[in-house]
Amino acid sequence: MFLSTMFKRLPKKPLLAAAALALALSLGAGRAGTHAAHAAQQYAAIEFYGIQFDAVDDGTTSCGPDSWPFCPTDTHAEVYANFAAAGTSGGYFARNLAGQGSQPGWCGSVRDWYASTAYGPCFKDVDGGLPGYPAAWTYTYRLGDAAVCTTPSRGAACSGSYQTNNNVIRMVVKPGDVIHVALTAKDYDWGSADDVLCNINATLNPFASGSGQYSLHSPWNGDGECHVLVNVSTYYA
Ligand SMILES: [Ca+2]
Ligand SMILES: [Ca+2]
Repeated sequence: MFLSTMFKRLPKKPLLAAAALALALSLGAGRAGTHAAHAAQQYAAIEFYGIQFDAVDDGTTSCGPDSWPFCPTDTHAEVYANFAAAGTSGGYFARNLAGQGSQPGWCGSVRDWYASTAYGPCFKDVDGGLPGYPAAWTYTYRLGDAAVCTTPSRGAACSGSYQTNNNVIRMVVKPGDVIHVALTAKDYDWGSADDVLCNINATLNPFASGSGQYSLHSPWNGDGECHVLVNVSTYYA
């Protein structure tokens, strides 16, 4: 009887111990989970939302007998661009729009901003109005709709494929960090050096200014003028 009881009870002790250990692990895991939630990493999302080419001067269109001697300004450009964001805590991420200074011969005249990602390396046709017009009147070329590639640094060779919705840069931040953003858009010219249409360098401070949209202005330089719309927000993950 005694031996029988012992044999019956012996297995129970390890089970109880195992149950106690499981409970301890469960509580420990719970505490670890809570701790992890408190230590959640903070990020900034920097969306290069779009470019407004407020004015483009790509020379004069051919002067026909109807327009002479007033040769209209060609407000139509063949654009490529690059942009990047860098944060105080060390993050740096860059993107290219179209080939940087050259495009493959097969692009031909397919330069639609909204062309499929297969046309990622091809220049993009844009139109800009005349200098001084209100930005609100200007069409916004949305960078999420165009195929852009990831690149190690602005204007360098692509390190990833051209993709749409590739216009949001996310990076780790700490409270008080500032974020430097830069964008350059150029007009390709066949017979002369390419022209800068848009050149943005700005420091954003989402912790002082809060989340929202920044409209960054690149003033008229003789070839172009633009506003670049950048949405910035911070979040925990
Ligand atoms: Ca030009
Ligand atoms: Ca041109």
